[in-house]
Amino acid sequence: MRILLYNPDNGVTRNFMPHLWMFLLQSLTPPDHEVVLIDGNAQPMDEAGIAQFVREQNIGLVGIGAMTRMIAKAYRMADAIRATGVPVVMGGPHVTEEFNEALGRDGGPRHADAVALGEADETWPQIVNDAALGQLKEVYEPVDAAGKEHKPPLRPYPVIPWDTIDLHQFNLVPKSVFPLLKRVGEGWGTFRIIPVESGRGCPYGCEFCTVTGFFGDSIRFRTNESVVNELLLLKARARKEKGQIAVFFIDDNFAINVKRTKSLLRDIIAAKAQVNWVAQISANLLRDEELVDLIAASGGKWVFIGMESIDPANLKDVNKGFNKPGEYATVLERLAKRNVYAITSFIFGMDNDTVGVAERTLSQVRTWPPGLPIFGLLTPLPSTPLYKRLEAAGRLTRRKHWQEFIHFAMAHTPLKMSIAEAHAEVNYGWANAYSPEAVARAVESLDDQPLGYRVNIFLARLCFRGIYFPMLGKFAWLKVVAENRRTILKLLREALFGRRPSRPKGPDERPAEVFHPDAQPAYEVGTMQALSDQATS
Ligand code: B12
Ligand code: SF4
Repeated sequence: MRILLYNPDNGVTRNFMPHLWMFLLQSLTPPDHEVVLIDGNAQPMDEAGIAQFVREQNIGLVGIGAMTRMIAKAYRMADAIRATGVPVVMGGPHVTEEFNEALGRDGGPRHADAVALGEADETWPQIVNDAALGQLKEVYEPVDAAGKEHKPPLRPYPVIPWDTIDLHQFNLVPKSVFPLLKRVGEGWGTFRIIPVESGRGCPYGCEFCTVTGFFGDSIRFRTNESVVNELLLLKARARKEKGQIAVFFIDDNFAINVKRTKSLLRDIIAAKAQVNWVAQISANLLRDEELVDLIAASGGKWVFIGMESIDPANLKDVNKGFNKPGEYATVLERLAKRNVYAITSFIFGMDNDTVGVAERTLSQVRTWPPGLPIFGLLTPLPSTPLYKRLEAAGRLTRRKHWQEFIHFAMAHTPLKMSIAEAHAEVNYGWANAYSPEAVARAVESLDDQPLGYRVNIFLARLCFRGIYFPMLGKFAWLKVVAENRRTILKLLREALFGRRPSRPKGPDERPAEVFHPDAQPAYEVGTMQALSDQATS
């Protein structure tokens, strides 16, 4: 049987990285079936397109996975596929919580023939076998013989054949600029960010988060050896292709067990398996100097930190009181000292937020070492404690907000400002941190560095913006290109005609040492430089 695994885009924004679940389930598929992957972020498709694909490619089963914000598109695509007579099984965090919706048991239309609840590592082979026999059940649940929920131990962990998998659709370098970027540094004909997990689960239970409910508070880790071997495979592929690869350790809290993380990082270093990597680690776990030393030595370049708010009252409200805003600066400086920088994530629209929260947050961000700040709105995802609290208090304004995905739109009213004011705050945050001027200055601050480093920071900034802002359609991309045309032309000129001898800079012209929205200092870019340095080493 030919199986299609499909992850939709949300029709508005774009993820820069393929989704791990597809590769994982592909590796766990019984050997007598063939699996085709389509990630809508890389290959946008509409309903007619997917129906045609399924017919022409003789697909016998389609698996669709989606986050809540992609679910409306996922359902539309599922409907189109089912209309061709091909069965659809859906899985992932949203349908796990809302399986009655997917199966049409809540009075709405049915979108899926079957749903896989929770982690599907062990149920997927069964689903495939049942589908091949035409005997799909409606619900697959990972339970043991006694009917008790069973979490995959991740030992053993399947080998994902990164050396042979077709990764064509996941190259972040647009075809049109291949020839140009091949001339840069060691070659940037390909650049891929690959998701790797080293463990699952987080016990912290932040109120807005799906993870503790979905993966459970029992933390499970792969063996160090299995993670190291996966990195070695990826590294070999990048070397063979003369391209670049970076890894995103998608664990929710990569250092949740500091002792284990240190041991993994030591093994990575010992095996020379370093690639440039990004991981999510909560600020409280970054107090450990030795851990931060090992992060830097093992290839860590960026750490994603869910700071959420600079207001302790907000943090307490969402059960994230373990975040201490007073120590954010120290943590970031500890990282920056080792050339590791942070993607600092903030949520606006919390109950203690008032108008001006974005500027108050930015004014702190400006005093910190540089990084990539990101901004979102507090969103009640299905079945989270936040959803339940707001529902019980009658505060939800759009109970099933996912059925009509609206980009950057709240589904409840915060206590101390209006929804419109919260929207304005999030826009202010992005506009100030990612304006074409801010991007240009980030690139300019690298004037002393080779072109590759500047291309690198430029692309990182655009990709980042693209995860959260509309950049899927050609028009949206053209708009971004037009806005950043001066920077693009400057980079192109240098790629084609070489570098103009630069006159020595006066002290006033040097990039600022302190981050503010309109000035990106050189040492931020040093990180990106290191990112490109090590990718194929
Ligand atoms: C990596 C990641 C991202 C990446 C992008 C996704 C990617 N390309 O991988 C980035 C950083 C860009 C990102 C962004 C966001 N993310 Co995110 N992300 C994750 C993260 C940390 C890991 C995902 C992962 O690979 N997990 C490991 C795999 C193995 O697990 P899995 O995907 O759940 O798959 C298993 C099962 O669900 C099931 N399954 C999944 N799909 C399917 C399909 C079929 C057919 C079957 C049978 C089974 C099945 O089988 C798999 C194996 O067991 C998760 C948290 C987590 N630990 O999962 C959050 C998570 C998915 N993200 C989440 C959110 C909310 C977001 C943002 C909206 C955050 C924000 N406020 O800005 C943005 C949205 C971006 C966008 N443009 O849409 C939520 C989603 C909750 C929900 N109900 O939708 C999660 C769960 C985290 C959370 N805090 O709750 N994210
Ligand atoms: S620390 Fe991160 S992964 Fe863990 S519950 Fe909180 S937000 Fe979720």
